[in-house]
Amino acid sequence: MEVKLLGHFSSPFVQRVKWALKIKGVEYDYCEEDVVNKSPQLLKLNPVHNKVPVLIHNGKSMVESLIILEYIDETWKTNPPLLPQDPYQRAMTRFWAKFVEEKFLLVAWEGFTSQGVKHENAVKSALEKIEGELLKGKKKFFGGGETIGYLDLVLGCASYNLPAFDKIGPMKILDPLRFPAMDQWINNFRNHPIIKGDIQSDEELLIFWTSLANKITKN
Ligand SMILES: N[C@@H](CCC(=O)N[C@@H](CS)C(=O)NCC(=O)O)C(=O)O
Repeated sequence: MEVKLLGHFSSPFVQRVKWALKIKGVEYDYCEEDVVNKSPQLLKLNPVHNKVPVLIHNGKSMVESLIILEYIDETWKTNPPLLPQDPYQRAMTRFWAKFVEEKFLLVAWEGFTSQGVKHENAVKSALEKIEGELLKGKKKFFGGGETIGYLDLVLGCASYNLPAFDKIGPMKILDPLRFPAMDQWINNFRNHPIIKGDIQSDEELLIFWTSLANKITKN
């Protein structure tokens, strides 16, 4: 097959690439990697970071999920596009994707894995800004109307990991009263036909993240 994806089942970065390929209707071979004992294939194809996801298309490989999403959008121009067509809107979408990645998802992950509450305010203040963007657009998805776009895919893992983190970890981030637009977006995203049935169940996620949190606190 001309498209191959190296991934790991728990990786939010891999998951967003899988969703993008699904939206575009691209068939691909999937190879589950061991992210602890890394295969020669992974080390060869991502010699800089040694991480998944790696996308291979026509024998050429690329890494970094946000870059892979853009490559997918530019290569398979079937509708719907992931990024807006207007250059200014595209720039704004990239800005928010970077914000979501660096100030929200990464800090939420650090808060969860450090088992400390000190990240909670930072995560909530980032979420306040994301909430503002959702309210501004007054649309179901950042992609516009019923369409999942680039920013939805970047934020996507929050729709299933954050509820689990809130149950297991020391932070309580999601709050339908304070963040009603985010609450609605999570609901919309998880119930979108592309996404529904393609994420682990809440029970599986709770078991997985609880066992990881236990391992981290024992070390
Ligand atoms: N910025 C990267 C992050 C990729 C990443 O952190 N992948 C993790 C899996 S979730 C990994 O391969 N970890 C192995 C390691 O850190 O050695 C992206 O967006 O693709």
